[in-house]
Amino acid sequence: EMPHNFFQVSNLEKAGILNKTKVSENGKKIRKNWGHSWTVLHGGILTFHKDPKSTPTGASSKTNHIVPEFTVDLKGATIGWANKDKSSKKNVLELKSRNGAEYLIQYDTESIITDWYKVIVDTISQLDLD
Ligand code: I3S
Repeated sequence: EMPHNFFQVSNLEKAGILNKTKVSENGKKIRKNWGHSWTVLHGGILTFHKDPKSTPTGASSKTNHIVPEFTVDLKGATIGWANKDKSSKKNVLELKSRNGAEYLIQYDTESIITDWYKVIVDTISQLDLD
């Protein structure tokens, strides 16, 4: 029989490709820079990796898929579906970290973004109990 803990932990791990942009830092609005990102949720930390297309040299290096760009501690974070005024794109999530950083996360396929929404909500609730 599978231990209950094991099931819980593996439910809060996820990885995949998403579109993302940071929109504010320390509570201050910054210019959007949408890009694809290999995104990993592990141990309550969400890591967005660099878009290989956005290297300063323009070099399309596959290794950039594994270079972290932003890490978001989901402890104390909030997530919700973004209002239409936040972006013209469809299926946009707004993630706010405890330290005042805000990100938009988007994917055209609704089921994919909905799965991310659920796992992030579950992770935030789990961390609130700690
Ligand atoms: O919220 P905004 O400023 O309308 O966001 C758009 C801009 O970031 C735009 O780039 P410029 O800053 O060069 O204008 C992007 O190309 C758009 O994708 C942004 O809007 P959406 O609605 O896609 O989030």
